[in-house]
Amino acid sequence: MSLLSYFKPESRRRFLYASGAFAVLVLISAGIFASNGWFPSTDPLSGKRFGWFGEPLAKNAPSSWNPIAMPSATPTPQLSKEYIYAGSRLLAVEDKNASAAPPADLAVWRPSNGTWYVLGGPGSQQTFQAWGQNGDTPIPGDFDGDGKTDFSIFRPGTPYANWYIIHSSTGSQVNFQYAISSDLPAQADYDGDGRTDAAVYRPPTGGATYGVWYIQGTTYGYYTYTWGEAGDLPASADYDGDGRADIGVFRPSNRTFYSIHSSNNNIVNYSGNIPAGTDWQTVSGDYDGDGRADYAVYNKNSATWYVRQTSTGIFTPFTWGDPNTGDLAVQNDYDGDGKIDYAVWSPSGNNVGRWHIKNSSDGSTRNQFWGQTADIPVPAFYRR
Ligand SMILES: [Ca+2]
Ligand SMILES: [Ca+2]
Ligand SMILES: [Ca+2]
Ligand SMILES: [Ca+2]
Repeated sequence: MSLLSYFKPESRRRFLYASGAFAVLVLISAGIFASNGWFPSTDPLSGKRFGWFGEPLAKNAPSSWNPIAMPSATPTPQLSKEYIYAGSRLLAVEDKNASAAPPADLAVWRPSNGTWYVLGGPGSQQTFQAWGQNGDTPIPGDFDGDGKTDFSIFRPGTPYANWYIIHSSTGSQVNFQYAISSDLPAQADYDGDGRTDAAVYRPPTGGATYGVWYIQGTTYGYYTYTWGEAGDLPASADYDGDGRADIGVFRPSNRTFYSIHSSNNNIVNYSGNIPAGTDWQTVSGDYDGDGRADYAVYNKNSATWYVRQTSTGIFTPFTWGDPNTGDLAVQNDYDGDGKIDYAVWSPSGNNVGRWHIKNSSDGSTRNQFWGQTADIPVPAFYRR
């Protein structure tokens, strides 16, 4: 005996009409959603994912079948340390419960002999390490997650580039092939497990409009993400402060930052107050110490920094460095107060090899010579 037979004939008819009308409404709604691309979907070509109403999702985003709720972020693992990034580089690691982060090490990598020279200081002894050769790109990162930056280089090659890393925890030498020579290294901890992930940004190739990110997450595994245009500079950093680096780029053509917040997949862009120019260096990092990276670029031709602190919300110009000697930005936390310090390194002129640092803790200036012409500054938290 079916449920309907319990109803009187008239009630049964009304029930059937109402059910039919509802079914038609659902079908029409589904048609509207489908034709507008409002259903969650994955583009079969680019692999790009979209949530409800066509909202782009990060590749690693959980699927969201509740149109009301925002896509919930993957729970951030509880870390025993706090990791601080500028651009795609690990800047510092704060031990949990420690009163302050030890200062970052002044360091250079010398292409002519492939040697790393770490100055040392409080909590870190002077260290020299031969690792790499001329033509390599140094890519400092904490690949084994012990809180110390590993000596690591990216070597162009055919058909694939090579990554060479010495894990500081064991001293073991690691080599793997990943990406191609023309890719821009963008190593950072995208999945927030405390270990730097091998990653690159590939500018658009073969007439494509968009670039592609290739990320080998130590926890999330391998994934790609279509994001960025020709001329964009990678600027990954943890902008939303959830412990995971957010994919980001700076676009020199319109002086705008574009990024995807890993906590909620929100896509944001910021611009303003930044004049046209060339030779930009992305220098995002946490300048105001609120735990969220601040969008920032530096122009060596004017020695001007444009930092959008999360506390002010606008790009504020600040001159630090000598434009005549083409000083390079080497922002980092040198005084260990948890805030990025404005800092430059001089590659030429009378002051070649000079580190010129403005300590954020008290505004004082530190000048120190370390390195020589043709060196590449690689300040980081080596902590040897
Ligand atoms: Ca990782
Ligand atoms: Ca993040
Ligand atoms: Ca900040
Ligand atoms: Ca500082």
